[in-house]
Amino acid sequence: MVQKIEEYKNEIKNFVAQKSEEVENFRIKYLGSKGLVKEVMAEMKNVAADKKREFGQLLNEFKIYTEAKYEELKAATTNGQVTTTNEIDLSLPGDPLPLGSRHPISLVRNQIVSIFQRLGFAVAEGPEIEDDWHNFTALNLPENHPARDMQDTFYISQNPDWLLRTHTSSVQVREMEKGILPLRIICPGRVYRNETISARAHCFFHQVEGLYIAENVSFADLKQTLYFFVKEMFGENFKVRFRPSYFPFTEPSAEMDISCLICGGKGCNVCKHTGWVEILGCGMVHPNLLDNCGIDSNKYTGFAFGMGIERITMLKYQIKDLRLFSENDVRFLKQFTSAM
Ligand code: 2U9
Repeated sequence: MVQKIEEYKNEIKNFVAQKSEEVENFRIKYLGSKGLVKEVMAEMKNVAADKKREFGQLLNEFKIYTEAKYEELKAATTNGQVTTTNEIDLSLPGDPLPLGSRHPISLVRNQIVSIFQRLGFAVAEGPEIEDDWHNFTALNLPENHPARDMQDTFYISQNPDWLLRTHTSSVQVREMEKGILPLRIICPGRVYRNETISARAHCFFHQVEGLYIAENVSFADLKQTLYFFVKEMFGENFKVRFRPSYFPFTEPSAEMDISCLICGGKGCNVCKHTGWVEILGCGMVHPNLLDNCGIDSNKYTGFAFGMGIERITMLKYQIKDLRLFSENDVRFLKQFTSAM
């Protein structure tokens, strides 16, 4: 009988099933009520009393072996593939992993960073969880400012002074507090705002902000820096304009528009039929900010600017829905290469 069980095991080992019907045939033949496992189990009664223990163990192993093979066949056929353990050829090369690509936000951030690095700006980074001082108070954002509202900012429940930074301006404050002048930095990073998610708004997005503080920095320096940036970023075939604006941290403040790259300024959906698209906000650093960070506002002046990376990326690649950036759909992500 021991010899027979070994032969059955060998037969089971080499059993191949292509379809689920064949797996069912296996079950009936070996594990069914009149199957081979039952048949060999019945032999127990013919075994001498002193051999029962040893034979029982053998039968048990045989049963477990047959059941495992059945589970293996079932799994292989339901996955749509047919395998038997002795069919795996370990010498075959593996399936190649497809090459990944950089996220479009990273590509555009790197491009923006590299343009400003060529102008002598250094990259500065800071924490995403900030305190009230660095995110609001030091930046001239008064206590009753709407940006401070729970509706607009995510606060950390552990401590009412902590929040998720709403802009990377907090990094600039930290750099100014170090007191090393002149200061010429750009601050790329992720920021958070309590917004309802839609095609045009998200609860997190990315910014690059810039800051230059030295003696005699003027609005003309700001304009020249930003002219260089947009030409490097978008080419030569468009017009640029500055519109007066208001930000608590800059005075005077402006927004920079370029003529629409899609319609050439004639008017289309992208520019909302104005012929212009907004690229960034900017201005001369408010003297209060310099004083807040211990910099002599009678001696030093500075300019600052800020832009949303998603916005620039959407304009550059004509992307219509902001949610695509965070959904991680490979069909979207694989379209971008650093050569674009
Ligand atoms: C310091 C001093 C001044 C940064 C600035 C803007 C204008 C601006 C927006 C663009 C689109 C934010 O992502 S966005 O919503 N930013 O318009 N940002 S000036 O000014 C600073 C920052 C830090 C110490």
